Amino acid sequence: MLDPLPLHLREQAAQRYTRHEPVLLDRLRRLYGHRPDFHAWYADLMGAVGALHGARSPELLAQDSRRAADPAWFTSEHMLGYSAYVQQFGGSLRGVIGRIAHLREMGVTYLHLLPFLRPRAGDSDGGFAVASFDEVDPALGSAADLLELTAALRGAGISLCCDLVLNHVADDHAWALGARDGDPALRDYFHVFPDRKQPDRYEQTVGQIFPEAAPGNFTWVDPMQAWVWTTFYPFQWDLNYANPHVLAAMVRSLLGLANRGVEVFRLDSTAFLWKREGSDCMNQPEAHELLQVLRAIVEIAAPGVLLKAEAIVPTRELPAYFGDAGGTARECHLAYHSTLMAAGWAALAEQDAGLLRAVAAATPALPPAASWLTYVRCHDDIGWNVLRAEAGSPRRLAGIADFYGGGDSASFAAGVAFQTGAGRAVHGTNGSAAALAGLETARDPEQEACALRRLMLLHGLALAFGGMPMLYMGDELGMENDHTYLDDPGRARDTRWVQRAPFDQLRYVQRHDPSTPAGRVFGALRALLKRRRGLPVLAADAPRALLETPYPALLALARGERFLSLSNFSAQPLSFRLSDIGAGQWPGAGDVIALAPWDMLWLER
Ligand code: OTU
Repeated sequence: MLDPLPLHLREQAAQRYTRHEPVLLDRLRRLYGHRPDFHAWYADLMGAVGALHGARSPELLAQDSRRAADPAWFTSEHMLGYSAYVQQFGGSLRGVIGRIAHLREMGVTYLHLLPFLRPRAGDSDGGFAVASFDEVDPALGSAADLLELTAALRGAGISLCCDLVLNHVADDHAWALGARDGDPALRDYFHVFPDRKQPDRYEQTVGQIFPEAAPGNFTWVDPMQAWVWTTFYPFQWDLNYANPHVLAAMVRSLLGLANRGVEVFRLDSTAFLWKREGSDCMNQPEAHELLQVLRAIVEIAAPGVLLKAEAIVPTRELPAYFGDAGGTARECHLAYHSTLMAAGWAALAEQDAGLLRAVAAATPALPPAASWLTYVRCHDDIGWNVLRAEAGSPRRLAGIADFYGGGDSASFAAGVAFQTGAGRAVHGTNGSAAALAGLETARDPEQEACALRRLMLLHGLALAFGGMPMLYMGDELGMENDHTYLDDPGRARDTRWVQRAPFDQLRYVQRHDPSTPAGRVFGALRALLKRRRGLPVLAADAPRALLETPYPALLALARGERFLSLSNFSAQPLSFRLSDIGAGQWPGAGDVIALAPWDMLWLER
């Protein structure tokens, strides 16, 4: 299978194949073994994997070897992620090259660029409706520009992460067009129903992601005279992974992009890959088997590449995205800790770290060479429902959603509700980190100082919790909400655009000027980032413990024996004795600690 390679590399890959084949073949047999064409299909797939491995550049092969020898490379305290839309950050892929200096100034080692492959014509859900996985969006650049960008980033020590939207394609992707034209093989790439019988049964147990903007999970496609499964927008057609050709096509696209220098794949909407009647069609065992297959293939053909799970699901469902509990079948290297993110904001709203404590308690230690992705904000809403188990009652979450989304006049937050619907159901909240933390509404220096401390409290949590922290573009400069999306009919119904503003060049220029809000945010964050880099105990895999504290608003997070973070999630000053929380002695700190409202203190020894 690996003929085009020099002998030593062929041997390395052959050894990796021997190691990973048992899981690979077992999972594929479970998924597709009943099909008469299974063996021919498998041979074909492995032929393609071998050829794509053979086409990897010498530089990428060398990187693969280095990382295979040091598989925990991405768990270091030096790792820092940054996420941005190409258009908003640099205007184009080449424009992003011009922003590398900014990334380096913060110590970024990992850049997630939101979808830059050819999107659907017209509205494309910010590129999450992909028309071709093998072409770059012509509005953002060319295939050659992508190669240039990945080379420039690699040279700067930054890994490029791109979205691989596994769950669906755009309704103008060649597969959807073919299915629409009546090609039976392509029709089988999708979940297609001639009438409402099955869709109605599924709707009884399946939830809704965009209940306002895109109600229901099925869309009538007239030329097909059928209902097509569309979990997200009607123009995003869910793929049918019971068809092995869908998986094989995705494997080819993944390895093809990896050969162009993409080092990390953000596997979008992983929870939704398999449908099962009577269930919520999320987190199904087969979805995990599919991820185990992808992992085994990456281990064989491109072991320098990482997989990141985007599964916005309850805490108890998250660990499975790293692999099975026995550790025999690995899945993703990284997974968004979305409940930790939501619980941090909840703690600010409630002035009580209870939900955070519950999430932390439900977060197990990870297998070796795995890491959470910790973050304050991203391009999506903060979805409150993932906290249902920890919160106990929907009313509690409704209170938090109101606090951020405008229903609470006493709130400092300037957020916008997301998909709450007429029944005022709890869903999500949008807004830039600065707007949600109250920087936008601050009317005097004291209020602004409080907002800045709230921001640093959340950044501090992402930096100290144990994981790879990721910044969302603009948060480093305290960028505010952008309401111009309301003028665009394609975007007006989707309030997530409020946090997707173009990079603010003026704030960037002001970043070292402490007399400006941008300068104050950037200065405080940069100091925190620098401190983290000097603390090996903040690597993703170092042990974590929460200490009991006398105040509900006080979070005491220990990492190993040598680091303690104390966070005051309330508007009240707090004072307490380190000896009372069993924290022992710390150089430079007396026994009595006083924290200003919303303040955080990092102790080291
Ligand atoms: C993901 O999102 C992307 O991050 C969104 O930007 C896309 O719109 C979506 O997929 C479709 O491609 O549920 O786990 O609640 O958190 O849509 C996948 C809004 C998802 C997002 C949700 C999310």
